[in-house]
Amino acid sequence: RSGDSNSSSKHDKDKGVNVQVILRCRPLSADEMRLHTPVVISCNENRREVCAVQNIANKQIDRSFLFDKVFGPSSQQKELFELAVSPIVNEVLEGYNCTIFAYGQTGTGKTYTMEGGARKKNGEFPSDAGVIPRSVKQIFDILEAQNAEYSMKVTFLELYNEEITDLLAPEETTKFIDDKSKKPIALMEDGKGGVFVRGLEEELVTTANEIYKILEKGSAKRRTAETLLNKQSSRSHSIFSITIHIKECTPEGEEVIKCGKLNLVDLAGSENISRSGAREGRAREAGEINKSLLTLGRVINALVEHSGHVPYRDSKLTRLLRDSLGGKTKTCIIATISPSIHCLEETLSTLDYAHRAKNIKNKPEINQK
Ligand code: ADP
Ligand code: ZZD
Repeated sequence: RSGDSNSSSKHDKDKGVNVQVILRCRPLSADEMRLHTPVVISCNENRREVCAVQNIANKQIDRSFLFDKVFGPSSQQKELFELAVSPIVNEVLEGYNCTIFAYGQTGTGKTYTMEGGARKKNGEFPSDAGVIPRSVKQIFDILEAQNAEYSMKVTFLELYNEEITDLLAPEETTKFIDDKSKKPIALMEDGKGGVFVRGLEEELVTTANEIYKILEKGSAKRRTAETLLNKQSSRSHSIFSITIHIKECTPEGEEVIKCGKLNLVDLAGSENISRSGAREGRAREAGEINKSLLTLGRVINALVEHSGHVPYRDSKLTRLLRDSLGGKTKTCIIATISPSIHCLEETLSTLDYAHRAKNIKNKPEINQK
């Protein structure tokens, strides 16, 4: 290869592409403003830098972190989508698998970022809509503009305490929680190094509105299950996935099918996971250890330290998202933080975690038949 300048980009790609890490800081809430809560975070979007001010033994210590993109407290949903997510959606339509994770302490804006404000009664698109509804809209806008021949299916699941709930399964199959006739959901190896969820409902969709209705149904089901089973929503993960098959003709008149998949993941609150791994003491006694979140951290560590064994198999989340962590999927992590002094310890933990994840390399490949 040496001497061939054209091969350099291919060569770079062989080494992999890094997971993109985006940092978003929410504004102070009205209550925090009223209480004059001190702000300890400053964001420099142009320099893609976040600074945290820490007071240790009366000495002011600043810590700064660089990310692929930084969105400060006044960033709008539209802006984050256009700058960070829209290019990823385009790649899905080119046939890549892509995953977007939201990671952060409870109350920092994971759900705001991924889902955003509720759907309007008048059918208007909400200006505070998050990544999920905006991605759906862009996918259909592009496919319709291209007059493309395509098929699309979606899945929506929740992972709580290592149990998968199908948020799209018809109501009667989950009404009686202990009913033995309930459709069993199981994670199965596909024999090619991947996994699939057996028994998971896949809905074929043809319009954006259909997906919005499905999201509505799934959200309602998630809330019912939460109340019924006394779940704490901050401890559950949700994964919404869209798979698109697009028929295309090459300039030579050959027909090809491109297949892209977009996984949108709202992770459980990161507050029960310390920088070293499990939080000891109170949280552990209360059974608050989130096996999937813990394993995610360990997988990230193993990948960035190249320490040989990567413990994907130790949790359902990492089994499900294995290809997004060191595999063929393009991955983006949106880490969310609060600017408040009261969150500083967790914020530093999130900044460290997210910064470390920048070192994960994936080897994205287009799926084409
Ligand atoms: P999480 O999902 O991480 O627990 P939420 O998404 O529920 O956090 O956000 C907590 C609160 O902060 C919500 O009331 C939400 O509307 C608000 N919020 C979060 N991020 C932002 C933001 N970037 N701009 C404005 N409000 C935000
Ligand atoms: N965060 C809002 C849901 C809430 O908690 O009510 S916004 C978007 C992604 C995943 C699930 C739900 C949604 C959401 C929605 C609102 C109302 C009813 C169902 C779903 C939404 C927002 C805009 C367009 C489509 C869906």
